[in-house]
Amino acid sequence: MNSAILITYDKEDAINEAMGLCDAAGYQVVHTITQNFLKKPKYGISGGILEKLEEIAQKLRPDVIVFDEILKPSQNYNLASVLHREILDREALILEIFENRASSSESKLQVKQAQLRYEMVRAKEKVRLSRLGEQPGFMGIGKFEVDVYYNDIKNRMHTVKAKLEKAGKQRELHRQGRKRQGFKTISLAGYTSAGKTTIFNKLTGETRKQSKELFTTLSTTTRRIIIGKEPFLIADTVGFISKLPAYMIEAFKSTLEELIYTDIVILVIDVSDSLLNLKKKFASCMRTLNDVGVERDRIMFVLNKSDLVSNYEIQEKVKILNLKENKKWVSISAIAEKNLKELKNLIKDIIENQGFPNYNTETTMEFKDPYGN
Ligand SMILES: Nc1nc2c(ncn2[C@@H]2O[C@H](COP(=O)(O)OP(=O)(O)OP(=O)(O)O)[C@@H](O)[C@H]2O)c(=O)[nH]1
Ligand SMILES: [Mg+2]
Repeated sequence: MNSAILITYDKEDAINEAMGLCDAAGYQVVHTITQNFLKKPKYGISGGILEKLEEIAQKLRPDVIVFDEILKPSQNYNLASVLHREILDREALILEIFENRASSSESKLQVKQAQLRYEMVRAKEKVRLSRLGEQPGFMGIGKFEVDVYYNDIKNRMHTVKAKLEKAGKQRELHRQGRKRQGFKTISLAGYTSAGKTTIFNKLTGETRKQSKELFTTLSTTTRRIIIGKEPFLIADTVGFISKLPAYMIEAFKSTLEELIYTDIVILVIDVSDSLLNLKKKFASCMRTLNDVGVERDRIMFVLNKSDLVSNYEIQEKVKILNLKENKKWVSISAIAEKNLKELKNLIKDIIENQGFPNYNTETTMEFKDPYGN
Protein backbone atom coordinates (compact mmCIF):
# COMPACT_ATOMS: atom_id res chain seq x y z
CA MET A 1 0.00 0.00 0.00
CA ASN A 2 1.26 3.50 -0.79
CA SER A 3 1.63 6.00 2.01
CA ALA A 4 0.15 9.46 2.43
CA ILE A 5 0.34 12.47 4.69
CA LEU A 6 -3.15 13.89 5.08
CA ILE A 7 -3.95 17.58 5.53
CA THR A 8 -7.46 18.22 6.78
CA TYR A 9 -9.19 21.52 7.33
CA ASP A 10 -11.96 20.48 9.60
CA LYS A 11 -13.03 18.83 12.80
CA GLU A 12 -13.09 15.21 13.88
CA ASP A 13 -15.97 14.08 11.64
CA ALA A 14 -14.41 15.25 8.42
CA ILE A 15 -11.10 13.57 9.30
CA ASN A 16 -12.78 10.17 9.39
CA GLU A 17 -14.25 10.73 5.95
CA ALA A 18 -10.91 11.92 4.58
CA MET A 19 -9.22 8.83 6.05
CA GLY A 20 -11.92 6.69 4.43
CA LEU A 21 -11.23 8.31 1.08
CA CYS A 22 -7.46 7.70 1.41
CA ASP A 23 -8.14 4.12 2.35
CA ALA A 24 -10.47 3.61 -0.61
CA ALA A 25 -7.83 5.07 -2.94
CA GLY A 26 -5.25 2.67 -1.53
CA TYR A 27 -3.19 5.03 0.64
CA GLN A 28 -2.16 4.35 4.15
CA VAL A 29 -2.20 7.60 6.14
CA VAL A 30 1.08 7.83 8.05
CA HIS A 31 0.52 11.30 9.46
CA THR A 32 -2.35 13.78 9.73
CA ILE A 33 -2.12 17.54 10.02
CA THR A 34 -5.15 19.65 10.78
CA GLN A 35 -5.28 23.26 9.83
CA ASN A 36 -8.09 25.72 10.33
CA PHE A 37 -10.49 26.43 7.54
CA LEU A 38 -8.99 29.71 6.47
CA LYS A 39 -7.58 29.48 2.95
CA LYS A 40 -4.05 30.72 2.41
CA PRO A 41 -3.69 31.89 -1.18
CA LYS A 42 -0.26 30.67 -2.17
CA TYR A 43 -0.12 27.18 -0.69
CA GLY A 44 -3.56 26.62 0.79
CA ILE A 45 -1.82 26.35 4.17
CA SER A 46 0.05 28.77 6.40
CA GLY A 47 3.83 29.20 6.20
CA GLY A 48 4.27 27.61 9.62
CA ILE A 49 2.37 24.52 8.63
CA LEU A 50 4.21 24.33 5.35
CA GLU A 51 7.54 24.24 7.20
CA LYS A 52 6.26 21.54 9.51
CA LEU A 53 4.99 19.61 6.53
CA GLU A 54 8.34 19.86 4.75
CA GLU A 55 10.06 18.47 7.79
CA ILE A 56 7.64 15.58 8.25
CA ALA A 57 7.66 14.75 4.53
CA GLN A 58 11.47 14.59 4.66
CA LYS A 59 11.30 12.16 7.52
CA LEU A 60 8.39 9.96 6.51
CA ARG A 61 8.89 10.08 2.74
CA PRO A 62 5.22 9.51 1.83
CA ASP A 63 4.25 8.66 -1.75
CA VAL A 64 1.70 11.45 -1.84
CA ILE A 65 0.40 14.36 0.18
CA VAL A 66 -3.36 14.55 0.31
CA PHE A 67 -5.27 17.78 0.87
CA ASP A 68 -8.86 17.20 1.86
CA GLU A 69 -9.92 20.36 0.07
CA ILE A 70 -10.09 21.57 -3.47
CA LEU A 71 -6.80 23.25 -4.34
CA LYS A 72 -6.31 25.81 -7.06
CA PRO A 73 -3.95 24.62 -9.81
CA SER A 74 -1.42 27.27 -8.77
CA GLN A 75 -1.54 26.11 -5.14
CA ASN A 76 -1.00 22.54 -6.26
CA TYR A 77 1.98 23.61 -8.32
CA ASN A 78 3.47 25.73 -5.53
CA LEU A 79 3.12 22.92 -3.02
CA ALA A 80 4.65 20.33 -5.35
CA SER A 81 7.64 22.55 -6.02
CA VAL A 82 8.37 22.96 -2.32
CA LEU A 83 7.53 19.45 -1.16
CA HIS A 84 8.78 17.45 -4.17
CA ARG A 85 5.89 15.05 -3.80
CA GLU A 86 2.74 14.37 -5.70
CA ILE A 87 -0.06 16.48 -4.28
CA LEU A 88 -3.59 15.11 -4.38
CA ASP A 89 -6.53 17.31 -3.50
CA ARG A 90 -9.98 15.99 -2.66
CA GLU A 91 -11.08 15.97 -6.27
CA ALA A 92 -8.01 14.14 -7.50
CA LEU A 93 -8.33 11.61 -4.68
CA ILE A 94 -11.97 10.88 -5.48
CA LEU A 95 -11.08 10.61 -9.16
CA GLU A 96 -8.45 7.98 -8.30
CA ILE A 97 -11.00 5.96 -6.39
CA PHE A 98 -13.48 6.21 -9.24
CA GLU A 99 -10.82 5.24 -11.75
CA ASN A 100 -9.89 2.12 -9.78
CA ARG A 101 -13.48 1.11 -9.22
CA ALA A 102 -15.25 1.89 -12.47
CA SER A 103 -16.16 -1.38 -14.14
CA SER A 104 -18.96 -0.73 -16.62
CA SER A 105 -18.06 0.97 -19.87
CA GLU A 106 -20.37 3.87 -19.08
CA SER A 107 -18.92 4.51 -15.64
CA LYS A 108 -15.43 4.34 -17.15
CA LEU A 109 -16.45 7.01 -19.64
CA GLN A 110 -17.91 9.12 -16.88
CA VAL A 111 -14.70 8.91 -14.90
CA LYS A 112 -12.73 9.78 -18.02
CA GLN A 113 -14.91 12.81 -18.55
CA ALA A 114 -14.45 13.98 -14.96
CA GLN A 115 -10.67 13.47 -15.25
CA LEU A 116 -10.53 15.45 -18.45
CA ARG A 117 -12.49 18.27 -16.88
CA TYR A 118 -10.11 18.25 -13.95
CA GLU A 119 -7.22 18.53 -16.38
CA MET A 120 -9.06 21.14 -18.39
CA VAL A 121 -9.32 23.51 -15.42
CA ARG A 122 -5.60 23.15 -14.94
CA ALA A 123 -4.86 23.55 -18.63
CA LYS A 124 -6.86 26.78 -18.67
CA GLU A 125 -4.80 28.08 -15.80
CA LYS A 126 -1.63 27.15 -17.68
CA VAL A 127 -2.84 28.95 -20.78
CA ARG A 128 -3.78 31.98 -18.73
CA LEU A 129 -0.40 32.13 -17.03
CA SER A 130 1.58 31.54 -20.19
CA ARG A 131 -0.39 34.28 -21.96
CA LEU A 132 0.41 36.66 -19.17
CA GLY A 133 4.00 35.64 -19.66
CA GLU A 134 4.11 35.33 -15.92
CA GLN A 135 5.34 31.83 -15.71
CA PRO A 136 6.86 30.73 -18.97
CA GLY A 137 7.39 27.02 -18.73
CA PHE A 138 4.72 26.75 -16.06
CA MET A 139 4.63 23.14 -14.88
CA GLY A 140 7.47 22.36 -17.18
CA ILE A 141 5.89 23.25 -20.51
CA GLY A 142 6.18 26.25 -22.78
CA LYS A 143 3.51 28.42 -24.37
CA PHE A 144 3.23 26.47 -27.60
CA GLU A 145 2.96 23.13 -25.84
CA VAL A 146 0.35 24.58 -23.54
CA ASP A 147 -1.87 25.33 -26.53
CA VAL A 148 -1.32 21.89 -28.00
CA TYR A 149 -2.05 20.28 -24.64
CA TYR A 150 -5.18 22.35 -24.18
CA ASN A 151 -6.52 21.46 -27.62
CA ASP A 152 -5.73 17.83 -27.09
CA ILE A 153 -7.81 17.75 -23.91
CA LYS A 154 -10.62 19.55 -25.70
CA ASN A 155 -10.65 16.96 -28.48
CA ARG A 156 -10.56 14.07 -26.09
CA MET A 157 -13.42 15.58 -24.11
CA HIS A 158 -15.41 15.87 -27.28
CA THR A 159 -14.98 12.17 -28.08
CA VAL A 160 -15.90 11.06 -24.57
CA LYS A 161 -18.93 13.33 -24.58
CA ALA A 162 -20.19 11.86 -27.83
CA LYS A 163 -19.82 8.33 -26.49
CA LEU A 164 -21.61 9.25 -23.28
CA GLU A 165 -24.45 10.81 -25.22
CA LYS A 166 -24.85 7.59 -27.13
CA ALA A 167 -24.94 5.62 -23.88
CA GLY A 168 -27.46 8.13 -22.55
CA LYS A 169 -29.73 7.56 -25.54
CA GLN A 170 -29.54 3.82 -24.98
CA ARG A 171 -30.57 4.39 -21.40
CA GLU A 172 -33.46 6.56 -22.53
CA LEU A 173 -34.69 3.74 -24.79
CA HIS A 174 -34.54 1.31 -21.88
CA ARG A 175 -36.50 3.73 -19.76
CA GLN A 176 -39.17 4.15 -22.38
CA GLY A 177 -39.40 0.39 -22.74
CA ARG A 178 -39.94 -0.02 -19.02
CA LYS A 179 -42.55 2.71 -19.04
CA ARG A 180 -44.43 1.02 -21.86
CA GLN A 181 -44.48 -2.14 -19.81
CA GLY A 182 -46.10 -0.11 -17.06
CA PHE A 183 -43.45 -0.66 -14.42
CA LYS A 184 -43.30 1.74 -11.52
CA THR A 185 -39.72 2.55 -10.66
CA ILE A 186 -37.86 3.13 -7.42
CA SER A 187 -34.29 4.39 -7.01
CA LEU A 188 -32.06 4.16 -3.98
CA ALA A 189 -30.00 7.30 -3.46
CA GLY A 190 -27.90 8.66 -0.62
CA TYR A 191 -24.52 9.48 0.78
CA THR A 192 -21.79 6.94 0.14
CA SER A 193 -21.84 4.06 2.65
CA ALA A 194 -25.38 4.80 3.89
CA GLY A 195 -26.34 1.22 3.06
CA LYS A 196 -28.05 1.53 -0.34
CA THR A 197 -26.64 -1.69 -1.76
CA THR A 198 -27.34 -3.62 1.44
CA ILE A 199 -30.99 -2.56 1.20
CA PHE A 200 -31.03 -3.33 -2.53
CA ASN A 201 -29.65 -6.81 -1.90
CA LYS A 202 -32.20 -7.51 0.85
CA LEU A 203 -35.10 -6.38 -1.31
CA THR A 204 -34.03 -8.16 -4.47
CA GLY A 205 -32.11 -11.18 -3.21
CA GLU A 206 -29.08 -9.92 -5.13
CA THR A 207 -25.50 -10.24 -3.95
CA ARG A 208 -24.03 -6.98 -5.16
CA LYS A 209 -20.93 -5.87 -3.33
CA GLN A 210 -21.60 -3.95 -0.14
CA SER A 211 -18.73 -2.69 1.94
CA LYS A 212 -17.71 -0.10 4.48
CA GLU A 213 -15.32 1.34 1.93
CA LEU A 214 -16.49 4.57 0.32
CA PHE A 215 -17.86 4.46 -3.24
CA THR A 216 -18.38 0.72 -3.46
CA THR A 217 -21.06 1.21 -6.11
CA LEU A 218 -20.28 3.26 -9.19
CA SER A 219 -22.80 2.10 -11.73
CA THR A 220 -26.54 1.69 -11.59
CA THR A 221 -28.11 -1.75 -11.35
CA THR A 222 -31.82 -2.27 -11.87
CA ARG A 223 -33.82 -5.32 -10.74
CA ARG A 224 -37.44 -6.33 -10.64
CA ILE A 225 -39.18 -6.82 -7.30
CA ILE A 226 -42.72 -7.55 -6.21
CA ILE A 227 -44.30 -5.40 -3.53
CA GLY A 228 -47.84 -6.33 -2.62
CA LYS A 229 -48.76 -7.96 -5.86
CA GLU A 230 -47.27 -5.30 -8.05
CA PRO A 231 -43.98 -5.58 -9.90
CA PHE A 232 -41.55 -2.69 -9.47
CA LEU A 233 -38.15 -1.90 -10.84
CA ILE A 234 -35.64 -0.85 -8.24
CA ALA A 235 -32.26 0.76 -8.98
CA ASP A 236 -29.14 1.03 -6.83
CA THR A 237 -27.06 4.11 -7.66
CA VAL A 238 -23.70 5.77 -7.03
CA GLY A 239 -23.36 7.45 -3.63
CA PHE A 240 -23.10 11.19 -2.99
CA ILE A 241 -20.36 12.99 -1.14
CA SER A 242 -19.95 16.60 -0.02
CA LYS A 243 -17.33 19.07 -1.20
CA LEU A 244 -17.53 17.91 -4.80
CA PRO A 245 -17.52 20.44 -7.60
CA ALA A 246 -20.59 20.60 -9.82
CA TYR A 247 -18.78 19.18 -12.85
CA MET A 248 -18.25 15.88 -11.08
CA ILE A 249 -21.94 15.54 -10.46
CA GLU A 250 -22.38 16.61 -14.07
CA ALA A 251 -20.02 13.83 -15.20
CA PHE A 252 -22.16 11.24 -13.45
CA LYS A 253 -25.34 12.79 -14.66
CA SER A 254 -26.34 10.03 -17.01
CA THR A 255 -26.20 7.59 -14.11
CA LEU A 256 -27.94 10.01 -11.83
CA GLU A 257 -30.52 10.73 -14.51
CA GLU A 258 -32.18 7.49 -13.46
CA LEU A 259 -33.24 9.48 -10.42
CA ILE A 260 -35.10 12.04 -12.50
CA TYR A 261 -37.32 9.52 -14.21
CA THR A 262 -38.10 7.36 -11.26
CA ASP A 263 -41.46 7.34 -9.45
CA ILE A 264 -39.96 7.25 -5.97
CA VAL A 265 -36.49 8.19 -4.80
CA ILE A 266 -35.56 6.49 -1.55
CA LEU A 267 -33.04 8.68 0.20
CA VAL A 268 -31.05 6.36 2.45
CA ILE A 269 -29.68 8.04 5.57
CA ASP A 270 -27.22 6.50 8.03
CA VAL A 271 -29.04 7.21 11.29
CA SER A 272 -26.01 6.11 13.32
CA ASP A 273 -23.97 9.11 12.14
CA SER A 274 -23.08 11.84 14.63
CA LEU A 275 -25.46 14.77 14.60
CA LEU A 276 -22.99 16.96 12.79
CA ASN A 277 -22.37 14.37 10.07
CA LEU A 278 -26.02 13.51 9.79
CA LYS A 279 -26.98 17.12 9.07
CA LYS A 280 -24.06 17.74 6.76
CA LYS A 281 -24.67 14.61 4.70
CA PHE A 282 -28.41 15.19 4.60
CA ALA A 283 -27.94 18.72 3.32
CA SER A 284 -25.46 17.52 0.75
CA CYS A 285 -27.85 14.81 -0.50
CA MET A 286 -30.85 17.14 -0.69
CA ARG A 287 -28.77 19.65 -2.58
CA THR A 288 -27.51 17.03 -5.04
CA LEU A 289 -31.00 15.66 -5.62
CA ASN A 290 -32.21 19.17 -6.23
CA ASP A 291 -29.36 19.83 -8.67
CA VAL A 292 -30.11 16.64 -10.55
CA GLY A 293 -33.73 17.74 -10.83
CA VAL A 294 -35.58 15.49 -8.38
CA GLU A 295 -38.66 17.16 -6.92
CA ARG A 296 -39.02 16.93 -3.20
CA ASP A 297 -42.39 15.21 -3.25
CA ARG A 298 -40.91 12.14 -4.92
CA ILE A 299 -38.43 11.59 -2.13
CA MET A 300 -39.06 9.21 0.75
CA PHE A 301 -36.59 8.82 3.59
CA VAL A 302 -35.13 5.62 4.97
CA LEU A 303 -33.16 5.91 8.19
CA ASN A 304 -30.92 2.88 7.96
CA LYS A 305 -28.66 1.17 10.55
CA SER A 306 -31.29 1.51 13.29
CA ASP A 307 -29.64 -1.47 14.99
CA LEU A 308 -26.83 0.85 16.07
CA VAL A 309 -28.93 3.48 17.88
CA SER A 310 -31.77 3.72 20.39
CA ASN A 311 -35.34 4.48 19.46
CA TYR A 312 -35.09 7.71 21.34
CA GLU A 313 -32.10 8.79 19.25
CA ILE A 314 -33.92 7.94 16.04
CA GLN A 315 -36.89 10.08 17.08
CA GLU A 316 -34.57 12.95 17.95
CA LYS A 317 -32.82 12.75 14.60
CA VAL A 318 -36.12 12.58 12.75
CA LYS A 319 -37.07 15.82 14.48
CA ILE A 320 -33.77 17.45 13.64
CA LEU A 321 -34.03 16.54 9.97
CA ASN A 322 -37.57 17.87 10.08
CA LEU A 323 -39.11 14.64 8.85
CA LYS A 324 -41.59 14.52 11.70
CA GLU A 325 -44.45 16.15 9.84
CA ASN A 326 -43.51 14.36 6.69
CA LYS A 327 -44.87 10.86 7.05
CA LYS A 328 -42.77 9.51 4.21
CA TRP A 329 -40.03 8.07 6.35
CA VAL A 330 -39.27 4.77 8.00
CA SER A 331 -36.37 3.58 10.11
CA ILE A 332 -34.94 0.19 9.25
CA SER A 333 -31.93 -2.01 9.70
CA ALA A 334 -30.97 -3.67 6.46
CA ILE A 335 -28.41 -5.86 8.21
CA ALA A 336 -30.73 -7.01 10.99
CA GLU A 337 -33.64 -7.14 8.50
CA LYS A 338 -35.69 -4.91 10.75
CA ASN A 339 -38.73 -3.07 9.37
CA LEU A 340 -38.18 -4.22 5.78
CA LYS A 341 -41.87 -5.03 5.64
CA GLU A 342 -42.71 -1.53 6.83
CA LEU A 343 -40.45 -0.16 4.13
CA LYS A 344 -42.31 -2.11 1.45
CA ASN A 345 -45.65 -1.01 2.89
CA LEU A 346 -44.58 2.60 2.78
CA ILE A 347 -43.51 2.26 -0.85
CA LYS A 348 -46.83 0.66 -1.69
CA ASP A 349 -48.73 3.36 0.18
CA ILE A 350 -46.89 6.13 -1.60
CA ILE A 351 -47.42 4.62 -5.02
CA GLU A 352 -51.12 4.15 -4.30
CA ASN A 353 -51.40 7.73 -3.15
CA GLN A 354 -49.17 9.24 -5.76
CA GLY A 355 -50.10 12.86 -5.87
CA PHE A 356 -49.72 12.47 -2.12
CA PRO A 357 -52.90 13.95 -0.71
CA ASN A 358 -52.07 12.35 2.63
CA TYR A 359 -48.55 13.49 2.88
CA ASN A 360 -47.26 16.76 4.05
CA THR A 361 -44.26 17.43 1.89
CA GLU A 362 -43.70 20.95 3.11
CA THR A 363 -40.32 21.35 4.64
CA THR A 364 -39.93 24.55 6.52
CA MET A 365 -36.28 24.30 7.40
CA GLU A 366 -33.65 25.18 4.86
CA PHE A 367 -30.63 22.92 4.92
CA LYS A 368 -27.43 24.63 4.13
CA ASP A 369 -24.42 22.64 3.16
CA PRO A 370 -21.38 24.35 4.64
CA TYR A 371 -19.40 23.41 1.54
CA GLY A 372 -21.96 24.57 -0.93
CA ASN A 373 -22.73 21.09 -2.21
N1 LIG B 1 -24.94 -1.85 11.41
C1 LIG B 1 -25.42 -1.77 10.18
N2 LIG B 1 -24.59 -1.68 9.13
C2 LIG B 1 -25.12 -1.60 7.90
C3 LIG B 1 -26.52 -1.61 7.67
N3 LIG B 1 -26.73 -1.50 6.34
C4 LIG B 1 -25.51 -1.43 5.77
N4 LIG B 1 -24.54 -1.49 6.69
C5 LIG B 1 -23.09 -1.45 6.47
O1 LIG B 1 -22.73 -0.19 5.94
C6 LIG B 1 -21.64 -0.33 5.01
C7 LIG B 1 -21.99 0.29 3.69
O2 LIG B 1 -23.01 -0.45 3.07
P1 LIG B 1 -23.30 -0.41 1.50
O3 LIG B 1 -24.59 -1.12 1.29
O4 LIG B 1 -22.12 -0.87 0.73
O5 LIG B 1 -23.49 1.16 1.32
P2 LIG B 1 -23.79 1.99 -0.03
O6 LIG B 1 -24.74 3.08 0.39
O7 LIG B 1 -24.24 1.08 -1.10
O8 LIG B 1 -22.36 2.62 -0.30
P3 LIG B 1 -21.67 3.06 -1.71
O9 LIG B 1 -21.96 2.04 -2.74
O10 LIG B 1 -20.24 3.14 -1.33
O11 LIG B 1 -22.25 4.42 -2.03
C8 LIG B 1 -21.37 -1.84 4.91
O12 LIG B 1 -20.27 -2.14 5.75
C9 LIG B 1 -22.65 -2.47 5.42
O13 LIG B 1 -22.45 -3.74 6.02
C10 LIG B 1 -27.38 -1.73 8.81
O14 LIG B 1 -28.59 -1.76 8.75
N5 LIG B 1 -26.76 -1.80 10.04
MG1 LIG C 1 -23.41 0.66 -2.91
